[in-house]
Amino acid sequence: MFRAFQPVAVLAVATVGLAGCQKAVPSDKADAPAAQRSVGEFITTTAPPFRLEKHVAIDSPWAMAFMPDGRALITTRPGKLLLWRDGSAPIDVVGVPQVHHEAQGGMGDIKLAPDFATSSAVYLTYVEPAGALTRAALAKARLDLTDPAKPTLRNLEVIWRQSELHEQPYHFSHRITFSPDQKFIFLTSGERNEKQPAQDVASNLGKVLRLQLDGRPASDNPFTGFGGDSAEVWSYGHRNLLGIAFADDGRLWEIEMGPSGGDELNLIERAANYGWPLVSQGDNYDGVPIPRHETRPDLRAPQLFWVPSVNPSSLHIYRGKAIPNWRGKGLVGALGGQAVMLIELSGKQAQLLNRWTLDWRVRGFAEDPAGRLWLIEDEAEGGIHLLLPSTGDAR
Ligand SMILES: [Ca+2]
Repeated sequence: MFRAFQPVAVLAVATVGLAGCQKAVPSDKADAPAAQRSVGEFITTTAPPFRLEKHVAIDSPWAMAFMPDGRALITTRPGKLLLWRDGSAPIDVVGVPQVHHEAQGGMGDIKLAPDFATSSAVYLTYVEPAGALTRAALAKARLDLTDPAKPTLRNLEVIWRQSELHEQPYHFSHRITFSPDQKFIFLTSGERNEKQPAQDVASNLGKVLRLQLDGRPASDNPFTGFGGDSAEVWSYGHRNLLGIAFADDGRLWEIEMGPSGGDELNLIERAANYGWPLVSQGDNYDGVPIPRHETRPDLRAPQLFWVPSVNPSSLHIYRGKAIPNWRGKGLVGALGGQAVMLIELSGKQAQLLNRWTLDWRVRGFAEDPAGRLWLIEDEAEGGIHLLLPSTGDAR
């Protein structure tokens, strides 16, 4: 039933052009790739080099961050923050903010602060209610573990919010990662299915944002002074950005859901415009076509794209121990596509190496201090799985 294609090598083709924004905006004029052939139909037919062992059942887990002592913090889309040690039942963390849980909205990402060892600070994203409307928010809080039976968030402070409130519960994105020097937060902010904000650099929707660790904009961001929340913006023209990670060479990669077809893996560069909603490799859900990236060489095309869609949920750079050949490569989880994908990231090029089909929605990945990889199963009866190498044929 599966059709197997050869992995598609991606070649960067130099193009130069001004970013296509309503205002004249700076452009770094860096190399941009031409749109490539889709990798959406490539599915690996050989057995995966791993097996998965479910260690705990959780309702709709979303993100997971391990602490140095081996315990993990786990968010759930319905709005919980859990503290979990393998072999024990998860414990509710108290003091979490009120979360609006509807469709794609709820509790989102969780990350330890770079100085967690001394500050006990954590960052979490979630959907904040405001009357009948909602927006994504980023909060910082101190995790108090004095009473191991009652973990508590203290001094919770909302340090960032989306510029606009909207009603429909889609495209919050709200993934975070830290720069390799640990000085900046890179935060994805989805366009709330409103399309046009993605091309407005005064709005912080449909963007990759670069913030200081206290939530203020980085002082040397490219659009500072264009009004509104432009000071936060690092790149624009994005749709629903559910994965962001720095590769070992310091390059920043991002993965986003396209419309009907056209999920993208993008190499993120300062001030670049990634095209949404002007261009896409997919079309609107009502069938109305969207011009392709090839028609607008001034807009950044994806390094890889998927037609049909796989609904990518996450991007993780593997640094674990179980499968040595994966080190430095990217792992992408798929929700609708129910898969784990392995991607070679080499300079500005990306190549899909494998796509292994599972029988559940993959929300994301986390590595523990021992270098073990865990997968997050996004289902009402989902949970956390440990990845173990298959005996004999690990590659
Ligand atoms: Ca795009």
